[in-house]
Amino acid sequence: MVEVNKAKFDEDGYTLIKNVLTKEEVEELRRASYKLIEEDEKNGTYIIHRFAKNHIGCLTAVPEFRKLILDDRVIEIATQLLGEKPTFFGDCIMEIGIGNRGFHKDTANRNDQNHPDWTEEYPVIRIAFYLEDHSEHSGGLKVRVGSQNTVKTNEGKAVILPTQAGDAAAFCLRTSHAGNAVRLKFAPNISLHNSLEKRIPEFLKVPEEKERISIFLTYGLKSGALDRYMEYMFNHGVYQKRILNSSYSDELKEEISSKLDFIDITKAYEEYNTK
Ligand SMILES: O=C(O)CCC(=O)C(=O)O
Repeated sequence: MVEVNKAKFDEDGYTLIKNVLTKEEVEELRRASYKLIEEDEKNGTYIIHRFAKNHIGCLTAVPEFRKLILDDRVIEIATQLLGEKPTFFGDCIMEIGIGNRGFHKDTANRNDQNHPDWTEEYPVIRIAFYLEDHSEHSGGLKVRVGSQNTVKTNEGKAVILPTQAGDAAAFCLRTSHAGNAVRLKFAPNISLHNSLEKRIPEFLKVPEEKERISIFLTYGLKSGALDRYMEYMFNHGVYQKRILNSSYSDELKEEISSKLDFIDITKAYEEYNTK
């Protein structure tokens, strides 16, 4: 049974859950990630995201990732944070390498405080797994504490989450967050501005422990927020590619639906385009 502090999550906009996966499970996912990207290189099913390779297509097609998405511990975290059986709608990402930096939101609307994304409940969360240490190394996730209620991305104390391989970091899509944190050798816990992070010379940085592999799984509750987020996906070039490179056999749909509420995003996208 995983311990999740929902009250703290609601207050801070994020939470770190320790030791969700075992060492062996982390290693299995690392191997599966390299294998998947190797196949992607042959098939062209990836995008380059700054210096990272980012798989295009729903990860449920790959057994090791399907196992993670449908894992009881992961579903338990999502259920506790959302308060009900989570909906999975195919938004899941695996990336190898250093991606973008800079605080941002993941919501459909990111700048209008009066928009329903900011005035209504927002039951859509991401659960992130970093398959290496970031408690003492660069490359991890930064969040701004309590930033889930403002469109501003410069409000709230910036902290670098001390994730270790096997931990899960969960955040509301409204929470300001940034990837690829740079830890300074002489002040490893100070969060630097993104423009500065890019200019820090290598000798001043704490290096990464090993090549960064990150996995982001999105779960939500059926809501206006989720509808708007899916509409945002339908109109976003990269998400369009992801959707078009996803497919759900009847067997897969059944397997996902045995654990989660499921929206087949490929169908929803088709319907959206024929409206
Ligand atoms: O790359 C990361 O660590 C953060 C990912 C991110 O910014 C996102 O999921 O929107």
